[in-house]
Amino acid sequence: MLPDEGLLNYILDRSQGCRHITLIDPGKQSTEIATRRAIAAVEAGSRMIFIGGSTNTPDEVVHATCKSIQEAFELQIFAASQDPTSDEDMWKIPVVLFPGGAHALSPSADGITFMMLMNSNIRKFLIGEQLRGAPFLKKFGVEALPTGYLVFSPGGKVGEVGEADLIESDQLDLVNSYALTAEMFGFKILYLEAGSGASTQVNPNCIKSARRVEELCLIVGGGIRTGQQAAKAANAGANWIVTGTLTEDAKNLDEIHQRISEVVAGAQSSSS
Ligand code: 1GP
Repeated sequence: MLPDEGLLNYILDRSQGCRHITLIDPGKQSTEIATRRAIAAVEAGSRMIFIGGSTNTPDEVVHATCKSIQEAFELQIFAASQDPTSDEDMWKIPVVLFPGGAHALSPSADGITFMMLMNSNIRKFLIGEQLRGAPFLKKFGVEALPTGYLVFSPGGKVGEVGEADLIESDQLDLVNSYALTAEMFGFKILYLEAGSGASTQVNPNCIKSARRVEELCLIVGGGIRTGQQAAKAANAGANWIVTGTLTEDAKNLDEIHQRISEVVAGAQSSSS
């Protein structure tokens, strides 16, 4: 659901401190379970849902998941509007595509991280997939969020598939140069990625180095599972923290709620 202030303003707003995104890979569970997970995530404090991940999920599955989550949030808004003790705005949570390529699109999404994998060695992820996807996004009216995407070591699947020149934790000047380049290209967002399920999160010094470019909105993800890790990223300057695996491998919705609450608390504990 689109927030009242519009998608990009909502994302760039810093007045709420560091916020949390739950990433749902539509290829990894049924639409119904994905929807229940999205609801649990918002109840636990997530403020955005990303839909994406796997490289081989068909369009129909991505679309069905987006649509079902949007409908569920609409229902929650309706229910809250009937109950004076509930807050309708809590459910105005954007559902944003986080695509692996031009194949994973849906007209039901509020927006898309329109990304350049800046440290990829292949044209496909620098401009090729974007070129294929742009006409569809235009037709669907899905808002493109100009985003630079940087993959750090260990990088996982995305580093491999994207043929990224992985950034190491001591390459601080390089990170700063990428951040400056992102800003000069007009990107509003820079996503610092360690890879899904990574054994180590993006090094806080790298986040600080990107943070020196003050205007960029920094999204940080990969390997974050605890409140402490989230606090580390937030204190280094992350504006948003993404988690995916911790939702996927939770035993049930209660566990999802508890895990996300802890990460949200960690992110929010930051003073920056
Ligand atoms: C992957 O950054 C995200 O693109 C989330 O990573 O699955 O490790 O939480 P995790």
